[in-house]
Amino acid sequence: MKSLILTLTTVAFVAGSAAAGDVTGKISLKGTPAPEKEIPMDPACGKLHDGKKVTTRFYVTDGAGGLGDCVVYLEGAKGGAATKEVVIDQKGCEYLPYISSAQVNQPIRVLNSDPVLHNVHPTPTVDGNKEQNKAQLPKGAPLDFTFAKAEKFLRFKCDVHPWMFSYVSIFDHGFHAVSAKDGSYKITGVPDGKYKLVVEHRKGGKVEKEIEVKGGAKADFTIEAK
Ligand SMILES: [Cu+2]
Repeated sequence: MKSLILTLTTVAFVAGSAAAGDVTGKISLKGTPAPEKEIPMDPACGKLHDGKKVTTRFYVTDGAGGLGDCVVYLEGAKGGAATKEVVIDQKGCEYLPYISSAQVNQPIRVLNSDPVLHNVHPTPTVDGNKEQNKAQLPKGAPLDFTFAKAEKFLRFKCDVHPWMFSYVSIFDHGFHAVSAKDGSYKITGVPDGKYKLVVEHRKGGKVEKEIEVKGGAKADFTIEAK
């Protein structure tokens, strides 16, 4: 009896790319912002909250010093891959998330999980970004939007519900993130080098730091409540 032995040769390829790493850190809120304002929803939308009061989301925090909804980015960076799409849902007549970030020409997909009609109305202010206004039926098909130019806090609104806003910051590179409720953020795959790292909060303003990435970097920030 003959046995056949197959020898498999594994060839390992070592990528020749330059070192890269994640830029991480935490954003803290200093001071106490003004109390959020109650949103007077109409009956159809109010019903979706079981009578629970809905407020503005100017300062989203974890109650332990962390500040969410900060846009964090490497100013003037080049390259970086976009994720497939950025998804914004409409739920309980609110945009979720309130703050997000995307890359130029990356699809921003808006869903309607509500049993009510919305109308999605991005209102860019930078030349080359197109204003659009599209009705979306209750639980209707998703709508995709793209923008050709970088723009901070590009506003989406709904003309049916005047309290509905969402802000998407568009970058011409892939090195951006939005902080979670606990203030933590992560920008992945940043090539080694020196950068200006910027944190922007829609109400609290902007802070920045020069950083050096060597297989990653860590930088914490504080935003003062206005
Ligand atoms: Cu709406």
